[in-house]
Amino acid sequence: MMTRLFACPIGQRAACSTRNRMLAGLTLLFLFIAAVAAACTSTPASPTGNAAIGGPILSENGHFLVSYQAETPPIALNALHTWLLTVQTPEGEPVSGATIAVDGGMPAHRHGLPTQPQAAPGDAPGQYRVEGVRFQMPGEWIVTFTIQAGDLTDQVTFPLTLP
Ligand SMILES: [Cu+2]
Repeated sequence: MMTRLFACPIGQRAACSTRNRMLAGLTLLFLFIAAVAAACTSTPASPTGNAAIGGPILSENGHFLVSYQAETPPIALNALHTWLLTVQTPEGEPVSGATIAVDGGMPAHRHGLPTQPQAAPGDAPGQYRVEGVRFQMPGEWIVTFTIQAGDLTDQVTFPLTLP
């Protein structure tokens, strides 16, 4: 199959081998995209229809295991509400005393969050209250937490779909 695809008839060698190089490049690109897609879909974040909870997922550099739940599910559009964020080490030990910055938005619409949610320590070890969360339209949102604890800083992004 591959041999046939990449075989060039005599007389058309130059144009044909250019085409073959492009085909090989496209094949590599496709494999790369497939690998990235597979890596992304294996993240168990925010199952569709249940955006009020997410995670636990590992932060980008693997320093923290993070999950959230909306304090008053389900998430209603245009309603200011609070998220409870749980931050643990990869081994499951609570991470207390972290400084957490909140960012997010709708990448497809190129806009950010309509509010500036603030994270503060919660009641339990490794738990934080993120107050002032609001989403003003349905669709695909992301919320990113930048977590600094001791000399470790790492970021985690939750995708969520609001109906
Ligand atoms: Cu939008």
